[in-house]
Amino acid sequence: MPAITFAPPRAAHVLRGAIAAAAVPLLLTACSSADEKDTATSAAAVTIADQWVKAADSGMSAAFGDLINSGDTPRTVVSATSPASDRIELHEVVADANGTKAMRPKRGGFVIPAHGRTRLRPGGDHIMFMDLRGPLRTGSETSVTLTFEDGSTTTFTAQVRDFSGNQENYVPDHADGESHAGAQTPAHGG
Ligand SMILES: [Cu+2]
Repeated sequence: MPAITFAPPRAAHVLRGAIAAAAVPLLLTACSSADEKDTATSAAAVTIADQWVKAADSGMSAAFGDLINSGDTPRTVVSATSPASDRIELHEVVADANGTKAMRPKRGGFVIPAHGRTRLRPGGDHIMFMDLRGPLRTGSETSVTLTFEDGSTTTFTAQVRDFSGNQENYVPDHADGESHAGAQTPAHGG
């Protein structure tokens, strides 16, 4: 277990980091990790990689990618917004008693372990666009803003890609079944 240490003013951290970077890379690693634990927001500790959004003409879509936590403490994405959709939910995919996979809001959001990554993939956790404002066309881009448990936010740009697999059903028990009926038919007609 790391000892509780006194946290000097930020300027001292920066200076210490610069010296370590010039001299001993290994020291920098240890130093910046300790700093992060004390001072960094979740938005500063977490980056996203390989992000993309599923192309769709209307209705629902989803964003995927890898959330990477470079810090010493777990971080949690609690909500998301995008100009592409009026409503966005953080979803997981679970199998029901019959083994049928369905998606539903993930309670507590997406947790990213310390020095770990959380993968958002078709068939797994994803950022669900519940109601597109307009078509998301292949090759275009849209932005997504994530809000973390500490209130910090980070915005990333994701490219829209064609993807026709994993049309999960929506769990009717967890939401208004009527408005999500479209999830049960493939969004891509051809
Ligand atoms: Cu979903």
